[in-house]
Amino acid sequence: MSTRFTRALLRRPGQSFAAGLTTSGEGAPDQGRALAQHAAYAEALASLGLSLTVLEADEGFPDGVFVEDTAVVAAGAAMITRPGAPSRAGETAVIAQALSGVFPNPARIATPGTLDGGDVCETDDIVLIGLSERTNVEGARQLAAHLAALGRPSEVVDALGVEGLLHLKSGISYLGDGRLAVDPRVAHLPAFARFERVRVDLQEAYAANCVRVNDRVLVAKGYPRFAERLDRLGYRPLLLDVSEFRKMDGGLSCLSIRYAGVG
Ligand code: CIR
Repeated sequence: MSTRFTRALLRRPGQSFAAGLTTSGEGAPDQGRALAQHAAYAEALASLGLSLTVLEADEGFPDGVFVEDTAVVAAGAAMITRPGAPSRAGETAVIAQALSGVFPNPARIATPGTLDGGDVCETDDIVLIGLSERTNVEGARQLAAHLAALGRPSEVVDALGVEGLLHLKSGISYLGDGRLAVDPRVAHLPAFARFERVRVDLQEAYAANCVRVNDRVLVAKGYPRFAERLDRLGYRPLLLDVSEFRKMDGGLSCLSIRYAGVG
């Protein structure tokens, strides 16, 4: 039984969005379109019953829209990360503040650990923590210790060698029901053997980053085979155009922190 989310935290893309980090080679994002896609994403979450906090952009942090990397909410507790890209280090302060109503005393990744929330995939029985160019062994160890103290098992997954994979969750998503959507390039990793794997075609690999939210799965628009596959499995995919975020190496999951909370 997956967590039912009641809240989400988002941050709007700013004018400086195009100055963020990217390796995609897909050209600069269009600011107007990014704002419209972000608004549609927020609307989709609201339509699923989540109450939203949408922060304004800070032009000093072009990647600030990718809030998922700044905090991990799992096992009913929050941990503020230490993002692996130096340009993103300062993004966490406003996020900790925004979460403080529900999580007044979050844990924090401490130096020399680094960890991006995009490397953390919570499933029903275990939390998968990816090692990547952003998340180091020490960051993963600190998160694992925090989760263990909460009684939540975790497993570290080495995703470092996988070409073109920024974060663990760029290549996998937990669908609930013991199922994992997987980019075929990582499907073989032993940590995933316990799950029923729903393979995404290589040409549609970007869609492996999708988000189960309560009774629906948010899926990037433009990847019809994967959407059909989810439909056949009974997931009722909700398609969202995130083309401008893809240009900046971001996926659907990075645009929000989903959690359950009171108040
Ligand atoms: C970055 O390189 O940090 C951003 N341009 C993209 C971050 C995407 N975040 C994610 O997949 N969780």
